[in-house]
Amino acid sequence: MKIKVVKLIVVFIVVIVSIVLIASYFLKGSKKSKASSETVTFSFSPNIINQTSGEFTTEVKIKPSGDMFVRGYEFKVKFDKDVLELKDIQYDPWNVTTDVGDDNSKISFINENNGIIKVVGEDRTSSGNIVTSSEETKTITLKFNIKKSDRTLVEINTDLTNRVFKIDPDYTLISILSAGRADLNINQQIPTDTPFPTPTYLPTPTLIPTSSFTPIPSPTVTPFPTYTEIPTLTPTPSFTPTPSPTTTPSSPTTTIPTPTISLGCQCISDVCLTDCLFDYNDQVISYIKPPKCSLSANLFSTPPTSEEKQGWCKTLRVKGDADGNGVVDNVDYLYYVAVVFGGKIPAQVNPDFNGDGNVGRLDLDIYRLTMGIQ
Ligand SMILES: [Ca+2]
Ligand SMILES: [Ca+2]
Repeated sequence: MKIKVVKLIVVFIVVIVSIVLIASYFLKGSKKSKASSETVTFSFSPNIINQTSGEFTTEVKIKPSGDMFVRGYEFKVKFDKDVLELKDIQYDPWNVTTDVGDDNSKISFINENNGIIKVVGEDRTSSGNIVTSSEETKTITLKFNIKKSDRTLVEINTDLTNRVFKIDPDYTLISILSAGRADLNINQQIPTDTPFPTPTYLPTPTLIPTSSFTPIPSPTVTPFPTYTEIPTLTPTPSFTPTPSPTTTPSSPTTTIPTPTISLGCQCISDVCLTDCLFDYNDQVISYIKPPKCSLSANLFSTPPTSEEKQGWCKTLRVKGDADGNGVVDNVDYLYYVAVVFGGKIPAQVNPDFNGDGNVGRLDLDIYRLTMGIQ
């Protein structure tokens, strides 16, 4: 009982810290977070192409405001699929994050559907890859074929999911946001002055909850976790974020909500009972009904007890509420990211939103749908 109280206090502190970080973001009116004023600049190299046919290659490079060890990165590249055809994606010397980032197996889909490349790459060492502020570092190389001689842009917009993940000496992951958009100008297409719509994506506090990580003994290289999630790629329907300003920030005075608990709901044989009251987004995404409560003990800082597994079977959790506090917010996303990047999470937390027993891309889809992120 005493241990449980201590754990609840830790979770309470994590949530409060996250709320304060989010609040400070809005109060300051800045994209820079309290925990880190660092940013990363994305750029294309070359960033000008003057040819009306044939193929060309360009590299996407990053340059942070300060030297750092980078464990991974994610960003989206958009191009006009009527003018250009994507031919090749190379993450060398990085690695694509399996089943999350787009690689050459997704090229046909990208060219035929939306012209959006979701880039998610990683360094598979425990220490990360050193990236300095004095020079640009390559992330990926893209090859395109020019289908039409029109002027056009290949672009990385100001979406707040464009970022790198810095890893600190204590193995804490910190999200470093993009400093701004980047363009590759094809045949003198002039970027318009029209600002990109403000994405509905809430700013991510840069601090991964410290309590969620168990430091990895150095210098042992820890292999990156392999996804066992079903590798079916759900297409991202649209690149253009929905114009805000409907998003309202959390008030700094917000108190921790009391989750609605389904009385009598239990986890039996690693499956929630059928009479548990769950909130599904099932018009768009199919869920296992009832969901499993069977995540691997390796994901947690301490193996979940049967009582903690009972706690996973609560209302709302299947819509993206990883910590079960009744609200879906950035803290839940941080727990998802922590699992994806090999960190440990508290035993009360369950980011398996679709209830298939694994944590992966399908769970992220549910979170993004709940948050209204396209
Ligand atoms: Ca939550
Ligand atoms: Ca899952």
